[in-house]
Amino acid sequence: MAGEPQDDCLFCKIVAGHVPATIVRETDTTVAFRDINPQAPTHVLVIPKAHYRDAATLAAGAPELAADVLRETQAIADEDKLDSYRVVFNTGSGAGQTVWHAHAHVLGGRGLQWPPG
Ligand code: IU
Repeated sequence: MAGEPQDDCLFCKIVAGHVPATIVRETDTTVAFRDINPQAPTHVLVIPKAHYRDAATLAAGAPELAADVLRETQAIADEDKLDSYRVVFNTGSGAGQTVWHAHAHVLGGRGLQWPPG
């Protein structure tokens, strides 16, 4: 069910502390940790602690929580002193989503091309 922890979800396991991650920020509702396969000098994932399978489900089911995630992306940019950065929610396999727990990628610290691949 949306919002409930899922036994087979890697990011739920990170939230529970059962899988290690380099956590850089945590709030009552969110966790931010370094991506294990960084694509930029700053590559942090911000996730809601509650389980939503993707950004669309999160936005529809818990808009306040979606706002918490967005606020935290800004906090990461501030902490890493990024003037320019990109926030990405890959949504759906065709867009490259591989982990089915909503997450924002915060990418910065190098020039970023547009359009993305
Ligand atoms: P995606 O948008 O679903 O493709 O992003 C998933 C990200 O999760 C991807 O960048 C992975 O490198 C990252 N990740 C991670 O940080 N830790 C893990 O244990 C696993 C994936 I599996």
